[in-house]
Amino acid sequence: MGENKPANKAVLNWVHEVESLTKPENIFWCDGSKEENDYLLGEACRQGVLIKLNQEKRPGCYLHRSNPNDVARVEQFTLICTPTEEEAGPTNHWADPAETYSKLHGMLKGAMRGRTMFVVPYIMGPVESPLAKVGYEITDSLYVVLSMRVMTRMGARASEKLGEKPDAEFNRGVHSLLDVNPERRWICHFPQDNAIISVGSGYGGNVLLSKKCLALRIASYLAQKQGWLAEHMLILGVESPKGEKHYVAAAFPSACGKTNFAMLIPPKHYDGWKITTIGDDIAWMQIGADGRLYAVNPENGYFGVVPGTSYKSNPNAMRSIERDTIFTNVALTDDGDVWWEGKDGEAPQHAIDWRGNDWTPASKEKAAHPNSRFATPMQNNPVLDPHVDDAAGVPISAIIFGGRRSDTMPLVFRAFDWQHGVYIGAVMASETTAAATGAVGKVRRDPMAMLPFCGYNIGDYFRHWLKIGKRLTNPPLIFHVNWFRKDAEGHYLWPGFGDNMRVLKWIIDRCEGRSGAQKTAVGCIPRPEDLDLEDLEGVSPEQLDKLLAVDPAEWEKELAGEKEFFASLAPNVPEELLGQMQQLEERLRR
Ligand code: SAT
Ligand code: MN
Repeated sequence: MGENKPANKAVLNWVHEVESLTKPENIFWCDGSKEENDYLLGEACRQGVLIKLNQEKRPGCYLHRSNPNDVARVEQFTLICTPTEEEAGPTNHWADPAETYSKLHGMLKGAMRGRTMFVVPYIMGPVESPLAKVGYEITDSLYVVLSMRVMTRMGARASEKLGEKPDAEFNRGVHSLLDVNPERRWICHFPQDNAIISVGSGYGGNVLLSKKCLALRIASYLAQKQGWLAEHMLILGVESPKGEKHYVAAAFPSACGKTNFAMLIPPKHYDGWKITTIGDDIAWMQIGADGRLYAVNPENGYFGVVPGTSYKSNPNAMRSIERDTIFTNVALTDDGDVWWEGKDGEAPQHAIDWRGNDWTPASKEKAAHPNSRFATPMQNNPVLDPHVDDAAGVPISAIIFGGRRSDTMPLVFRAFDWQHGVYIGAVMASETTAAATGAVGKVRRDPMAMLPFCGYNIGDYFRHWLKIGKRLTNPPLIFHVNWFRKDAEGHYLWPGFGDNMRVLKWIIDRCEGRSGAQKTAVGCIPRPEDLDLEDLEGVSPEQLDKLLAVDPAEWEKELAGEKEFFASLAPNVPEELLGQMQQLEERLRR
């Protein structure tokens, strides 16, 4: 066990270099087998990295508690190290590559003394997809190794795919926990070298280097060079009772319900309608021979937010996490199960909270951290789409942008065309969540939900989107949604979850040229009669009017916010988008 050395000399040389620097006690070469996983799970429990849950209640499930100082992504310590600051652009934290390598190498010197260094080979994307990428993550964390097996196509097949050619492309990822000190926590990307170094953290998005680091930050850089898109989007399939099938990709910021939307169960009267999941977080998309956009999910699992997940809000996620799941920072019940705020049923009378302290319903602290997570293999999803492993990907009919907005943004609207859609994505905003450290609930611009994940200059990213649009002879329609609009008393106007199907149906019908809408200054908005409202509970006609309204005062403020955002990116914003802004202003003033 632990002897699965790849044949590729470039990989061997690089691992040897990292070994010479970090001085581990031994090297464990992972093969991804079940035997290896069983052995490592046992080791993780023995070392206190994981707690084995009640195997009758939750077979194959484990609990991990991260350091309380280390529970979310850290944007201020996430660096893009390109030769010039201009390449990283105004929305990234930039650092000089040579200086950063030197600083990190200093921290990594002897960092794995007395520890095991794991070498984790993995593939992102369906194995035969032309977009598939091979990566290796070197890590001294068992939690990372075990999570990577869930989240990626991990193991010997990655080394087989890479082959022996010395110039074969692979991502070099190095991760060390060091002493999990927030002052020595850095997540560094070197796009030109296809390399990532992450130190000082043990939290998912900072350390599962396949995910935000490779599949978004590095991949977005590669995608721009190579003419495709790497996006922070879920991908779902919608099939009508007549067997008509569409795929939709949707970009929402972290912790805004991507996983819930991707696994949605339609309301009762949608007999015969089926939603299936391709992915819940990341989409890699390329242009097909027919001029349509085709998407694959590079991942193999879901790293979803736990609190609020229930058989009511997301039954398919609940079924997925019944087995073979690694939970992070949820509460442990006295019978060895897990609990979190928003789970079905009563709160337990006693539990151990995410920090490892006693908890009762009278406690002031939350039992589960608001950003507690599950890592579960996509194969557990009862509504996994049958085409999830297709090398060519699935054709995308619609792209949806959206965020958490208490006001201004209607429930749904459609962009007039691709360029207008790119503008809507570029200026989209959302209230911040617990997925990253810092203030929660503050509205910030988050273009295409990629603000923390675009690995290069955001202006060039917008330009890239515009260019892709010119090459698409059969482009997806672009929409904006907002499930989070509130009334004056602060109550949500829209029930969300399964009822989002009503909006999705309107979107699909637009793609088929069937559903009605009204043209407004901001885009095409359904009138109440254009939406399927059968059996919709708890939304009065007045509430519906508010949900669909374009309020002139709110949009004046919105436009000012969009202008301010573009001004902060000057002079990088493409002319076309400045033109779109001007047209919006004219339409609003008319
Ligand atoms: O922590 S992750 O980046 O993996 C999840 C998220 O914030 O979207
Ligand atoms: Mn995400």
